[in-house]
Amino acid sequence: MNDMTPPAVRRSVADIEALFALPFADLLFQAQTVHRAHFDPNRVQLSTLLSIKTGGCPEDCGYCPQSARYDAGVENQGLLDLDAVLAAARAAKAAGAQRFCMGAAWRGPKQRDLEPVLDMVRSVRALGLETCATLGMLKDGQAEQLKAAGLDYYNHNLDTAPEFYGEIITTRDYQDRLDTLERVRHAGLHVCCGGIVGMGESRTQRAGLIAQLASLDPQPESVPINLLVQVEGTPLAGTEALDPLEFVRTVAVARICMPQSFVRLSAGRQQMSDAVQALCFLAGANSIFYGEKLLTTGNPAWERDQRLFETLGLTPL
Ligand code: SAM
Ligand code: DTB
Ligand code: SF4
Repeated sequence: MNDMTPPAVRRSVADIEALFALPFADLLFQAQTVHRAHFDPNRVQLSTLLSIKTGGCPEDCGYCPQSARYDAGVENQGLLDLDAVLAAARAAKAAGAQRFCMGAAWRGPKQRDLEPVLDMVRSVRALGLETCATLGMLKDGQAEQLKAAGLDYYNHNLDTAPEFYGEIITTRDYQDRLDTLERVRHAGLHVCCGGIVGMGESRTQRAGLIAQLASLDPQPESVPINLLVQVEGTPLAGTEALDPLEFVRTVAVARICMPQSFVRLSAGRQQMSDAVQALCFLAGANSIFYGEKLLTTGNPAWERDQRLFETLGLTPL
């Protein structure tokens, strides 16, 4: 975005709920129209994830298999070494990924944690990949260090609407998340910020999440919309599944409210049919997580996505 970019329209939760309530075809038409005004509708951005530090997290996010508080079968592992990260980054690049996103199961990085991550960022960038990291909450100065190492994007999600948030996480509050996002923006990093649906929230709360994301100023460059991956042992396992068409509606509403953002069809694709994914692309999704694993759970194999792209006539950015 540059100085010529017009400010995005700010919408109330009620206005966003009215978008959700449109007839499906009207909603998709509106989303597709907005999408075509800002993007080539047949191109998709590809990000590959790697968990560089898995499990043992002190936080209590009710959806997350990496919290030490739940028994979801995820072992607490140390930080990966640089060679392992570089091997995964090279494989991602060879498969056609454009961005490599490194995730750590931390509340936030300590300075001694950050140093090796800065090396990873520098080395991954030297391969010619865009870099992204998601390390939890950042303290003053940490976003600047990441930026100086060559980090392009920082992912930090709002996860859900403020009104539902307390049912999902108690160890950090909404304002902590907004503060980290502010530090990221202030350091000149691109912001990747989205949320999760299918956690038992109401439609009003889905609208509330999108209202919050769309009110960030400037809006995030990248907006991951995750469908809850239910992992046995986490408190949210057994939640009633979200209707897939309601997921498609959520993507369409995100596209309309954040016209210039990359909207990423994120976690939950492995459980989704090709037809539902095709509707998500029609609704304005133009990015995916690409590669057989998310952080600890599965994602479609490279080949399945390549076939889907061929079927739909989509090409990587
Ligand atoms: N630990 C850091 C943090 O939470 O700030 C970074 C990694 S964390 C795993 C990144 C994001 O993954 C979470 O904010 C959440 O939106 C998403 N996530 C985690 N578990 C998920 C699940 N089971 N289903 C869908 N999304 C999930
Ligand atoms: C995001 O919004 N989704 C990704 C990424 N940012 C870090 C993570 C999804 C995690 C799904 C559960 C898992 O694999 O552990
Ligand atoms: Fe920890 Fe992040 Fe999982 Fe929350 S989402 S438990 S902070 S790894």
